[in-house]
Amino acid sequence: MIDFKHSIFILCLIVLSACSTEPQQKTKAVSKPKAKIEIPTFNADSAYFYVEKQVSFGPRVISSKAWKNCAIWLEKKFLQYTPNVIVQEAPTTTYDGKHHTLKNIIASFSPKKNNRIALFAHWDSRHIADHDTENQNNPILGANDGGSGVGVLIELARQFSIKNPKIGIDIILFDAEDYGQPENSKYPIMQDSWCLGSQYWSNNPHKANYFARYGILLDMVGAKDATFRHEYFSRYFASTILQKVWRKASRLGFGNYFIFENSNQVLDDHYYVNTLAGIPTIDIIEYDPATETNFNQHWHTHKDDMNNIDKNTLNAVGQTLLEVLYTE
Ligand code: AHN
Ligand code: ZN
Repeated sequence: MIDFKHSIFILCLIVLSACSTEPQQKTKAVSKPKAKIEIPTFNADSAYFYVEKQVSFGPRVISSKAWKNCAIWLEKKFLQYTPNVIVQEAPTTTYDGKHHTLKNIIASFSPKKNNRIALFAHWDSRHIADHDTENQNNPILGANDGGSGVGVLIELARQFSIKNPKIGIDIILFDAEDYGQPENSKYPIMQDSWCLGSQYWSNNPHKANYFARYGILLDMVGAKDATFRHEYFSRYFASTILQKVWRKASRLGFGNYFIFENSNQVLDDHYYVNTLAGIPTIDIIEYDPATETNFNQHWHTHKDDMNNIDKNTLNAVGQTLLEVLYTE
């Protein structure tokens, strides 16, 4: 005989057993549509080699022989990975009154997709070493300042050619970022003397009605133990992108590089992309709390050569970007 107490007990058992199977069903149901996305592995040796190659041309100062040869190499390099390469040329005048034709070098992946992300770096190097104690009037190699961001982006281009991300991507290498007027300049003060290539592109994108959901600028992303913070303009214009990138980096174990702390404004290419082109864009740029400028210790000196480049830093930035881009 099953009395009332027993029947309650049995009822509880049935309910409990039903409950215990439920979470399994739930996790199955939730995990099914989330097919695991394979994120490619960034090759830091390859990125390092691309930095070395740029530096081997010498200082990439606008109109110089090294600059011309490097532009040819960059265009050819991108053409290995996509047929959609544009070299955007435009007349420009620098603070010293010289006239030049700048070249922005642009590689597009899946150019017909409307869901796009833009990646930026500058490919020129500074014409003077105004923060050095010697040979201040000579141009610098800019392995970190210029070369590192470009090296990472070329490696990403190689990755995109192997496995196409779901979204469209444009890699845009700006010219004449670093021809800014130095503090001790004998010339009359010129407004907006830095970032000439990005100013031009932001006012004249390479395609009519160009649109990107957001942008990521890389600047000085190659030095040993570099740290990156939440730079003011990035925070002001694109705080959700900052959070997205810094969180991905932390989850990958790169929390030593990507620090959740605010830092002061840097007038860099992203400022013009944000204010002129209206694309919310962050700047991943080294912040060194130990220097007076808060830039890399070899910033705008002749020591910004290959000794200033560390593969681990290139890897932290490159792998983080792959994670961001392949989960979009
Ligand atoms: C200024 O010093 C005004 N801007 C820093 C941007 C920069 C120079 N990035 C690399 N070189
Ligand atoms: Zn610079």
